[in-house]
Amino acid sequence: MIQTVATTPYPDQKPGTSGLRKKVRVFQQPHYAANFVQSVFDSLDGFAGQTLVVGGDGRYLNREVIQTMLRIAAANGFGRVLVGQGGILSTPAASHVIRKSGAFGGLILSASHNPGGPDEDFGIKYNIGNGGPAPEGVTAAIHARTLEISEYRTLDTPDIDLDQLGTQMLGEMTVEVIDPVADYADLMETLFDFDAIRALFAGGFTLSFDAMSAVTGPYATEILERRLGAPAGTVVNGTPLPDFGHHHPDPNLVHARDLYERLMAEEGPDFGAASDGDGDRNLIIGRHQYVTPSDSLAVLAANAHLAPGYARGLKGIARSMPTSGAADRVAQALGIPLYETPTGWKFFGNLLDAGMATICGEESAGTGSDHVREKDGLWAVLLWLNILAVRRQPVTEIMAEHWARYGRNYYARHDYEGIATERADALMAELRGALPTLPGRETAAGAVSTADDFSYTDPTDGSVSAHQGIRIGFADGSRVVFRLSGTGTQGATLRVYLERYVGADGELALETADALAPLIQAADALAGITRHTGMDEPSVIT
Ligand code: VG1
Ligand code: CO
Repeated sequence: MIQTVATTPYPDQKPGTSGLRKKVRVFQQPHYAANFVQSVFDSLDGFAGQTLVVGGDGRYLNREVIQTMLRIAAANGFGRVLVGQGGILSTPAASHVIRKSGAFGGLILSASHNPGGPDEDFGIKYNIGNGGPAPEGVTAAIHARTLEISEYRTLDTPDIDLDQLGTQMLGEMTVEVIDPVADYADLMETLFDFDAIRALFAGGFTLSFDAMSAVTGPYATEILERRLGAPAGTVVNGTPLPDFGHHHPDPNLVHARDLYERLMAEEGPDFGAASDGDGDRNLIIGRHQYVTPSDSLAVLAANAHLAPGYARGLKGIARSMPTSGAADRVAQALGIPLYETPTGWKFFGNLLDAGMATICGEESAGTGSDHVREKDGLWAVLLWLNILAVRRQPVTEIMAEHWARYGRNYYARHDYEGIATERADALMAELRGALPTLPGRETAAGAVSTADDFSYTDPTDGSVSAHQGIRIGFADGSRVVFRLSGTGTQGATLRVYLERYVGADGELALETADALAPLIQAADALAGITRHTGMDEPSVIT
């Protein structure tokens, strides 16, 4: 019954910031997905008879690759697979199911915020038993295995019915098709004061949640409209579509423009939010008030105690290095540690497991806590709602009070997309080479005070991750960070992160673009962005 299929390696299966991400057409090459899945299993030990969790964001190819995964899992000796109905599991829900079921690990099918469809992107990532993305040691082993693979094991069986809840057999392995939403929604009820949020909605508070035709639709509809009583229509674009209805499911001011405009309108809703393809990101916009993800992390950390799940306070806060220092000031005020990690959620897992941090966040619209081991879009929206339900203030006021207390970190990220890889590499190499000469250099933003290439030593296991981004600091505490994206599927993307801190007694109501103008100029002067890329301005500003 078990078949061994001969195959040859693909040289391009190196997992990036979160898993293997490629064009659908690349995944459609013969044995491509099978090679990767077998390489994952070949890199793991001790899963015979154990449980695997499988689900994805519903994008094009989701169902087909799930069938492949199920057969390979059965042929490799997993005892049971839990798969979301219709092949659906948001990334945070998958993390929760892995933890709750005591699974050995999970395979999540998603390319997150990248577009979906036959000409767009697909991805696979492996999560370990703590529910979080595989750490670098594991992804390195998987990559090494993909370069050597010569065969994979599978079954010759008909497809499993992914729409039928309940148990089916695949060879000797049990496949359980589960409700993708219920467990996750129950978990949210344990963390937040649903009565208070229900009362907020009952009092006429209005929310617009844009699921961007991606995976959070069913989760948001169940939680916001059914369990919390928000009016029908609160969730827009709520049905997951294989091509996300041609949306680019990246919740930022460019791709969630409609939402932004609704919130800036005279008679707009009180609160707006959006999530990404796989449901782990969040965009927060109050009426007439955009909240940067870095500020959102800081506000959530400062107010988390207002939600029952965090009433006992936070153990620590962790943020990725390019995320602004706004959360650092909150940690300082709370007297708790602040950890600065490389980009990507995998670095938070150890801190959360060790009980060193409770809340984590990234500038790319990812926030989460120790309730799962992934960032969690709806979780962030619910924590905001819980805070609003208690404080009963508009978002504008909450932000103004926050800045008046902690000062304000003006922040923006400039992405230069689709650069030829050699050009992007040359820019980074030149900048790296110049690091020792930069301190003291005069720029439009003042003199450079520090310049380094971020290296992280994990405080729990001592593992070192080097070359995680170039940081350039200025005398007034401003900062520019340069790194290349690890999630793109075409050419290279340069990310330039700009941050300027203004103290509580300074100018707190500047336009971000004005506040950052000198830094933008300095960034180009230091890195030669236009010279290397030929681009006069970024493709996306968030
Ligand atoms: C981007 C973000 C990073 C995030 C990653 C995965 O990575 O910058 O903060 O963790 O995407 O997010 P990069 O390497 O392109 O900068 V998602 O929503 O894929 O899970
Ligand atoms: Co995502």
